[in-house]
Amino acid sequence: PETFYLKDYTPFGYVVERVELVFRLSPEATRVLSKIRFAPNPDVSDREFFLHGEKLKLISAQIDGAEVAPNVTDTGLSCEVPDTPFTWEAEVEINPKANTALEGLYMSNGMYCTQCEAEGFRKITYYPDRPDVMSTFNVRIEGDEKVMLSNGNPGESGEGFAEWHDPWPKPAYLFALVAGDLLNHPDRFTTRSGKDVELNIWVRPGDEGKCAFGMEALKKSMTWDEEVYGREYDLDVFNIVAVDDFNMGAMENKGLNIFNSSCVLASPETSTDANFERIEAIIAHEYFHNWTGNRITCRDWFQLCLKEGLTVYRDAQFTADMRSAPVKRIEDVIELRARQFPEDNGPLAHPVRPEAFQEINNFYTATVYEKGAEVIGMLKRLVGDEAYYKALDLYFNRHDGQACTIEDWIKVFEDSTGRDLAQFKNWYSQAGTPRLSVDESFEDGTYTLTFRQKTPPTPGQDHKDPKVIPIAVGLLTPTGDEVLPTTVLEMTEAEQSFSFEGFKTRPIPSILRDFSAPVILTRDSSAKERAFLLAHDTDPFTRWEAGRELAKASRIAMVIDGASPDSNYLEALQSLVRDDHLDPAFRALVLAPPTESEIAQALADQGVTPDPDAIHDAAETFAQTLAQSLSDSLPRLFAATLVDGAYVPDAKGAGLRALNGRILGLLTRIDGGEAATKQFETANNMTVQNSALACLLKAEKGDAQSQAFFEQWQDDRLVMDKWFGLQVATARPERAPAIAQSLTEHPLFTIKNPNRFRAVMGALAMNHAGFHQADGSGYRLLADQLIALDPLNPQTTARMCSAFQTWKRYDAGRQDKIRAELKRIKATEGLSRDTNEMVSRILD
Ligand code: B3K
Ligand code: ZN
Repeated sequence: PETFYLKDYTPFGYVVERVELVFRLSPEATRVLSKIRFAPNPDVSDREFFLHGEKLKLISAQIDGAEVAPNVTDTGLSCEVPDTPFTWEAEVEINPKANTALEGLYMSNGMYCTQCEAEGFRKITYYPDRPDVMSTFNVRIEGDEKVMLSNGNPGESGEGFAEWHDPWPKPAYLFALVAGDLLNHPDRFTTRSGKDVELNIWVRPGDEGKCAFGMEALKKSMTWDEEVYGREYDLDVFNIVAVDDFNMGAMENKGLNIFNSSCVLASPETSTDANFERIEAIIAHEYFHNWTGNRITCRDWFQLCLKEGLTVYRDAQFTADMRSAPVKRIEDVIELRARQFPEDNGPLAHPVRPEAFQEINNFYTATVYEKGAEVIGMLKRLVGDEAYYKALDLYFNRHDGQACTIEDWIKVFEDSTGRDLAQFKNWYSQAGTPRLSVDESFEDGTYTLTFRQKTPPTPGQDHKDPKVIPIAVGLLTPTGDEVLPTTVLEMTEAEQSFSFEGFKTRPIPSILRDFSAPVILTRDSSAKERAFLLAHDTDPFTRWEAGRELAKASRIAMVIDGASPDSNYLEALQSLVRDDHLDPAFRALVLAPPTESEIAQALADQGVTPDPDAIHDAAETFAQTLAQSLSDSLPRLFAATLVDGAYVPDAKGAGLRALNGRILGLLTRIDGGEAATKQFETANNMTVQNSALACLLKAEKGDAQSQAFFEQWQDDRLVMDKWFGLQVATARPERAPAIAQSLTEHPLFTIKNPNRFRAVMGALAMNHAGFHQADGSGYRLLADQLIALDPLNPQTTARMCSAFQTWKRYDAGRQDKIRAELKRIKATEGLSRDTNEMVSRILD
């Protein structure tokens, strides 16, 4: 397969001045008529007229009205064209119903919908399908569907047709079309300059009761972007559509966002607090793309983090403002460590701005998104808030309507702050998680911190330069007073010291506050000091982190030396959990144990081969010991987490219910499932129903409740995804592969729906000890399923391959088994480019 390189970028030889499309809808034979005005691009001397096109049946092609016979291949067509502006017209036929890849125009439950990012528009018609080619679009949809939508503002419509005009030039990846039997949840929004905007959430009949929360989230996002970034909406309508079959979360098509129904539909009875928070964040994310992505887009797909890193950063700011900033920060760090760190430390490691790809869909990664957002957070911390917003204003003013690069982005900060950011760019070009170690000394009242940074080699990048690392630190006295409030140290060298003067006693450092850089910090410190920080640190992140470090150290000692759970840590947890003055959400986060995969990585980093079963046993022992040590207070603590009255999906209620779930997990270990059974029976919202069922399943006492849950919810697709996932997630390791296997044979399982597939297979991959069963049954099942899915849906298959990315951590026996499965996948005849690239990189 061909590899594409960042260094090979050249602009397209033609400018697109106007696009007119007509769709004649038919499930198996949709006709797409295109009329495109091209002009030679004066900046390009060597012009080649090549239009992308895949899986298209070309019916006819004309230039300026005269039939032409282009040279057509599997990937597109080329043609002789005039040296002057000309009009290209083509008619193609496509088959939406046969499109199981869910890219291009496809059907989901009888409804037409599209997904074009990154390169799906070429499956709709012949076009220069690259983000730096921008044009206005006029679209006419012909068909007998009740609702027919496209981008931009509505034009004429009538019996059997609807027209749409998008006045804002856009790349083809932002094109969208939806048609079907849909109902809308309408609302309106007035922008701060007084523009009246019609808002709609479009759903299948039956789902209209699940739109209100998403609509509120949309309006909050619109207000927030005006207030914080000064950005207003720019069309007369904003449409959101919920689709059941969707490869990812959602898509920011101009004026017509398309959402995986799991990321927009919400009701208290069917959605958990985590669902509500995620829905609010994704609605915001897609809306924010209107400026960071749509008005200013990417020159090429190597620049993906330009829109994704920035938009993730913006949606995180939004969530922090709407809910709790410390809770959001801790949740994001947990996520980053669970998803991005393993990527950055394994065979799939790539820079935030990759330099080569075979299939761009494989680069919508935690590194591009989440590390991309961390990089922006560091930039903001280095230049300060005021300079950050000033730079953003310059970015919007200077680049509106353009397709940009990371160089443009950095230049905006350089020009507006006068700083030289050359070294900072290493964050975009060099992969791998920096290891930061620190030593301290105290002499004559001067306290000195000496940091060392080192980034391990990653595939194709042996040498790493020092990065600019903003290290936020604070200093505390042994009685818990803050003697140095949070200060950002700017580390630029491989080794660097920072001194603080005028102390009578040796201060206690709180380092990497608010997780000010995406690094792995190692510091030898005593359990006593960590317990002190867990009790007294004034920064919520480092306070939580101290607990996490204690948890990890204790868990590792249990696995390596057969130690008992650390009593200092147990005591610290007991007093925290009983401290009613502390935010329940924070207490829930402190009670959340490190994941087993995280412990496996920590062991591997120390040169110890992780044993998934031993790690699992240690986790169980620890939880059991904690439950027993708290046994007297658990019923009282549990009662204090019960929320009376109607369910409200806000941060306060969610925090209390998160703590409820944690305490119930402990209580179920000692009360035989009594409290969980009662909670299941009386639940008036999905959050507590779900957590009760999870506790009972984990205790293997949930068969009746699982059956009742199934009967109650079998007609609700999204709740059934939970039912499928929970059984695998809570399974004892030795049973997990067999349970997952039997669920793939359940009548409601379908490999064609990505949500359902991920519910089962994603849960298996997340059940660490279950997936890594020594007999290889977990690996085999996943490989079987990936081989079955690949011909239908390469994107989802390829994405799920990352479950194998950590394989080199494990023992030779497991490695052999994983290697064999990866090779079996790779040897599959007709394997997609997507999956082939992933498997090859993982094997390398
Ligand atoms: N931009 C889309 C992701 C498209 C993924 C293509 N494989 C959603 C988002 O990041 O908002
Ligand atoms: Zn995005």
